[in-house]
Amino acid sequence: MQRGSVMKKILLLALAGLIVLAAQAATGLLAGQAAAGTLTGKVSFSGKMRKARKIKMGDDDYCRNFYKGKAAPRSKKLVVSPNGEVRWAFVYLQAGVKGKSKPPKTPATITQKGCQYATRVVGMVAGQRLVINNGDQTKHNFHLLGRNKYNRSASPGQSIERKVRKAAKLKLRRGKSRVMSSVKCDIHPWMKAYLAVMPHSYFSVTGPGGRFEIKNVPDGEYTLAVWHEKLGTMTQKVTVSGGAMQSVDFAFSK
Ligand SMILES: [Cu+2]
Repeated sequence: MQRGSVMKKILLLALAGLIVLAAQAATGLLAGQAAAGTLTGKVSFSGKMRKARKIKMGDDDYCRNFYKGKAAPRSKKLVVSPNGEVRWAFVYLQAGVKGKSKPPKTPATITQKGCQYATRVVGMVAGQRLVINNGDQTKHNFHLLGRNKYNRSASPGQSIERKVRKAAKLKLRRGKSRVMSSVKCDIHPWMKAYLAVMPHSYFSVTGPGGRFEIKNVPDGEYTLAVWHEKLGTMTQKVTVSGGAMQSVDFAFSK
């Protein structure tokens, strides 16, 4: 090979490198960093809805008095807005995630307030700390079932902290999700919540508007799943590419 053509080759390679760098700069990415996108969308329900059942607070005076002069507490089993937006649905990447996520330094929180679990559905990363707040002036206990079995009583106003280590199995069984563990209070049998201990951080719980958002999803092909205690499981294939935002909706009906 002649000297001139070698120089030409080196120049061409350098030029190609510059083009790649420029493209990465345009997408705001540094060399070696994969593109990451956002999955967003809505969970909805259409069909006949019965008004949520009133919860009877048993013979605990504190629990009963808590609602004096307030609206009666109602079941959170199926919370749907007049526009059909589903609250307390858990949306997560069920398949396709490579590796595990480092647990966040800040703890996940579950609060007992008004003799109910204030948050019906909570997601956390395996290895993350979980803080359980008893926000009431009565005794509760925190009873977690499933792989991370735990049962402890919480005196009035007490906070308990604990590391939760074992991730849930994300594989579906007969099309149904088993991502959730039940949370109870054995003193007040109507108190119920659900906890998902995830191997990764790609999950979201829908708010009153039925919306979810999962950020920083690396480029790739995934199965996105929704779990709802009453409505069941649905899945959709999604492809994240070039760090773009993608909208995915789940529509349950009866
Ligand atoms: Cu309780």
